[in-house]
Amino acid sequence: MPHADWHILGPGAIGSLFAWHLAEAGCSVRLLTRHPGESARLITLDDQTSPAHTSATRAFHVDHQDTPIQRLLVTVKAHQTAAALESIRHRIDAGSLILFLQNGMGTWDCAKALFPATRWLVGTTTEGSWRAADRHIIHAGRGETWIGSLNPAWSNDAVHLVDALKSTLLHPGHDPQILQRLWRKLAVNCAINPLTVLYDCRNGELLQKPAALRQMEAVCLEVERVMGAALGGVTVEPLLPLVRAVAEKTGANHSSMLQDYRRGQPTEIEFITGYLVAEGLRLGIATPENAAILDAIRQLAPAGSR
Ligand code: KPL
Repeated sequence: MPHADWHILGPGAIGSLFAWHLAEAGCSVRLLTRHPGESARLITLDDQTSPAHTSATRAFHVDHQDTPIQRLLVTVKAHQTAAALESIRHRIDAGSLILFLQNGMGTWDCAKALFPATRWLVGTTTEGSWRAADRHIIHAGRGETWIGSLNPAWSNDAVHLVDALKSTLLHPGHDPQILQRLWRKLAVNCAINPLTVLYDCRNGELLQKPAALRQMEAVCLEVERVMGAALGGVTVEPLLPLVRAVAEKTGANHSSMLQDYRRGQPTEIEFITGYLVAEGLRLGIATPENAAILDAIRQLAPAGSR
C-alpha cells in the first residue's frame, strides 16, 4: 500500500484491529490516546480467523505531537467523539482525511462544526473483534467493511481510500449507498443492543424471549418508517429478517452496549436509539417503542445494583 500515515483515535477492539492490519500492510500507524505519559503501546492480536490461530504482539508509537494529521481513523465510542476530536483540533487541516468507523449515527456532526474545510468519510464494519484485556485483541470472526461518503463531492476520496486499503487483510469495499447501509446497521443496533441490556442477555437469547421478539419487531417497523422518510420517501424492505440474522450469527456475543453497561461506562444509546427518536421527531414520525426503550435505558440504575 502507498506509505500513508494513519492516526487511530480510539485504539479499542476495532481501532486496534485496523491499526494492526494497516501496519501489517506497510503504513505508518500512530495511536492517539488519553494518556499523556504513554509513548508506545504493545498490542497483542489473537487471530482466530486463520486456521493456524496465530498470536503476535506489535509495538505502536503513541503520538502526542502537534504536527498535522494526514489520515485519521475515528473508532472512539460514539459519545466520546466530540471531546476526542476537540483534543486534536489543532492537528486537523484541509489536507486531512477523516474516516468515522463507529456504532451509531450522527457522530460526524461535530466534524462539520470543528473542521468545516476537512473531508470526512463514514464506514461500517462487521469484523468480529473484542478485547480480552486492555491491550489484547481477539479477532474472532471475519466480517465486511464498507466505506463511502455522505457528501457527493468526496466520493472520489472514498474510492481512492478503499483502493489504498485493498491490500490490507480487511480489504473494505466502497459503497456509493453508504447511508442506506448505515441505516440498516442502526436498525440492528436499535433492535439488539438496548434490549440485551434490558433483558440482561446475550444477543441470541433475545430470539427465545417472546416479549423481546415483539419489541424487536416494533423497533424494526419504526426504523423502516423513519429511514424511508430520512432517505427522501423511499420504501424500505422489512428490517426484521436482517436483525434476526445478526442476532443468530452473533448469538453468543454480549452486545457492546451490555458490555459498556456492565463495566459501569456510559453507553452509546444517544447515538443509536436517541438518534432514531430524534430523526422521528424531526420528520414527524411517531416512534413510541424506541422512545420507551430510550427512556428505560436512560433511567437504568448503575450495573450491579439491580
Ligand atoms: O454491533 C453490535 C454491537 O454489539 O454493538 C452487534 C451487531 C449487536 C453485535 O454484538
